[in-house]
Order: sequence, then C-alpha cells, then structure tokens
Amino acid sequence: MFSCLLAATALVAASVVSAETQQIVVGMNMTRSYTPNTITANVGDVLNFTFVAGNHSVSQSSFSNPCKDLSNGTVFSGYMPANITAGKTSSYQVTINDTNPVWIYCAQGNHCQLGMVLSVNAPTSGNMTFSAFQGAANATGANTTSTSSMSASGTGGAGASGASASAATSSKASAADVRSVVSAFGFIGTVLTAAFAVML
Ligand SMILES: *[C@@H]1O[C@H](CO)[C@@H](O)[C@H](O)[C@H]1NC(C)=O
Ligand SMILES: *[C@@H]1O[C@H](CO)[C@@H](O)[C@H](O)[C@H]1NC(C)=O
Ligand SMILES: *[C@@H]1O[C@H](CO)[C@@H](O)[C@H](O)[C@H]1NC(C)=O
Ligand SMILES: *[C@@H]1O[C@H](CO)[C@@H](O)[C@H](O)[C@H]1NC(C)=O
Ligand SMILES: *[C@@H]1O[C@H](CO)[C@@H](O)[C@H](O)[C@H]1NC(C)=O
Ligand SMILES: *[C@@H]1O[C@H](CO)[C@@H](O)[C@H](O)[C@H]1NC(C)=O
Ligand SMILES: *[C@@H]1O[C@H](CO)[C@@H](O)[C@H](O)[C@H]1NC(C)=O
Ligand SMILES: *[C@@H]1O[C@H](CO)[C@@H](O)[C@H](O)[C@H]1NC(C)=O
Ligand SMILES: *[C@@H]1O[C@H](CO)[C@@H](O)[C@H](O)[C@H]1NC(C)=O
Ligand SMILES: [Cu+2]
Repeated sequence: MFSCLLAATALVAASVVSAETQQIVVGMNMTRSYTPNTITANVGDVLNFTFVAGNHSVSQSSFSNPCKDLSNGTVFSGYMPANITAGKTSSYQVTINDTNPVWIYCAQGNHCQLGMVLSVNAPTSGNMTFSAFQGAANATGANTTSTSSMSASGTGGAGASGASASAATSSKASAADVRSVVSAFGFIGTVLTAAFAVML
C-alpha cells in the first residue's frame, strides 16, 4: 500500500513539466525580427536569444507602452552588433520567473516601430495578444515610418530589404526549427548548427 503510494507520487513528479531552453534567432536573414516572436514558456524556462545579423537588442516594455523601457524591468541585452557570415554572433539569456506575459522589443532606431517585438505568454485572445502588442508598437511610429528611416543606422545593410515577415511566427521553436533556420547561413551556420546539436 505504502509503496503503491510512493510509486504514484513518483509518477506525478515525473509528469511535472521540466524547464527547458528555447532558442530564438535575432536578425535572421538580416531582417529586423525575432524568430519565433510568440513564445509560450513555463516558469524556469530559459530563452536563449542568438544575435546573427544587424545591431539589435532584447529590451522589455509594458504592454501599454511598447517601445519604451519598463522602468522596473530587468531584461536588457545591450546592443549586439552581429554578422554571422563573419563569424560574429552573441547570445543573451532570459529566465522566465512567472507566468505573466513578458513584452519584448528592440530598442535600436525605429525597429520597434517597424514591428520588431516579441511576447512571452501573451493571451491568445482578448485585447492583449501578440498582435495587439505589435499593432500598438507599429502605431507609435505612425509619423516616422518611411522608406528612408528604414535604413536607420545599425540595421545590417544589404539584405535588410524590409521584407521581414513580422507576423506571429510559431510559438515554440524546436531545436530542428532553429537548426534549419541557422543553417541558411552556410558554413558558419553549420558550425552554429553543430553547436545547437551538441547542446540540444
Ligand atoms: C530566412 O530565409 C529562409 C530561406 O530563404 C526562409 O525560409 C525564412 O523564412 C527566412 N526567415 C525570415 C525571418 O526572414
Ligand atoms: C545559446 O545559443 C548559443 C549559440 O548562439 C550557444 O552557444 C549557447 O550554448 C546557448 N545557450 C544556451 C543556454 O542554450
Ligand atoms: C513593474 O511595473 C509594472 C508597470 O508599472 C507593474 O505592473 C509591475 O507590477 C511592476 N513590477 C514590479 C516587480 O514592481
Ligand atoms: C527573472 O529573474 C532574474 C533574476 O532576478 C532576472 O535577471 C530576469 O530578468 C527575470 N526575468 C524576467 C523575464 O523578468
Ligand atoms: C558581414 O561579413 C561579411 C564577411 O566578412 C562581409 O562580406 C559583409 O559585408 C558583412 N556584412 C555587413 C552587413 O557588414
Ligand atoms: C482590455 O479590455 C478590458 C475589458 O475587457 C478593459 O478593462 C481594458 O482596459 C482593456 N485593455 C486595453 C489595453 O485595451
Ligand atoms: C507591424 O508592422 C510590420 C512591418 O510593417 C508588419 O509586418 C506587421 O504586420 C504589423 N503588425 C500589425 C499587428 O499591424
Ligand atoms: C502624429 O501626428 C499627428 C498630427 O501631427 C499627431 O496628432 C499625433 O499625435 C502624432 N502621433 C504620434 C504617435 O506621434
Ligand atoms: C550598435 O547600436 C548602438 C545603439 O544605437 C550604437 O551605439 C553602436 O555604436 C552600434 N554598434 C555598431 C558596431 O554599429
Ligand atoms: Cu532591432
């Protein structure tokens, strides 16, 4: 009887979701984007942002004031110039401490106003979705968005064609997703792919 209880307890414990590391690519294909940009995370999960191109940041805002630093926030990567073709990448980790939504934006130039935002655990319906957040971010740039302002400094030059698809992308990056994404960068991408393969 007692050992049955123990076994049952062990089963329950084993079914508790364990923390994982989720991979996010910043600046894929020299676009102003986080891939993926809608994250579902458990408490304890670590978000590993890998900067591959451009000069972006991972910064935190509130929902209602997108593109502005949350005064009491603890998330800021600093600006991370990167060029994966030249072998220059860096990464930044964010630990998820609770189930509340986390609102992320890029503080570089007008990237946030161009939709370079990400949400963690945003509701999927109602008025605080990822899409509502991105729409609000876009709206803060309503008067400044123009073709010329899109080439603001630090965006990574050639290839930053503005073709960035910033619509919501899948909510959980599998290791395979990130591998295929990163491998689009060729040889150095392959090295990075190998690194992902080792750690995942
Ligand atoms: C990057 O390029 C690959 C290959 O062309 C494409 O499949 C992918 O959707 C692109 N991603 C972004 C964020 O532009
Ligand atoms: C984050 O990604 C980088 C590759 O850009 C890798 O070297 C590093 O080990 C990863 N860190 C974690 C905690 O997954
Ligand atoms: C930080 O500020 C936000 C918005 O002003 C507030 O909702 C939140 O509770 C604050 N968090 C902490 C840890 O003080
Ligand atoms: C979680 O807490 C750690 C340690 O205080 C902090 O560095 C990190 O930024 C927090 N994560 C979020 C999403 O606020
Ligand atoms: C990235 O590095 C490659 C190889 O060194 C170089 O040809 C390319 O111009 C660089 N890209 C940018 C945007 O600086
Ligand atoms: C969202 O809707 C609720 C009512 O359902 C309202 O109280 C709240 O102010 C709205 N928030 C925003 C950011 O529009
Ligand atoms: C925000 O702007 C970007 C870039 O123009 C666009 O791709 C995205 O669909 C917009 N998002 C919303 C919710 O309007
Ligand atoms: C955009 O310009 C209009 C007219 O000048 C002004 O009323 C509005 O407040 C501006 N919006 C932003 C977000 O700056
Ligand atoms: C990256 O962007 C920051 C903020 O705009 C800027 O201060 C820094 O000089 C940039 N770095 C490079 C290498 O362009
Ligand atoms: Cu950016």
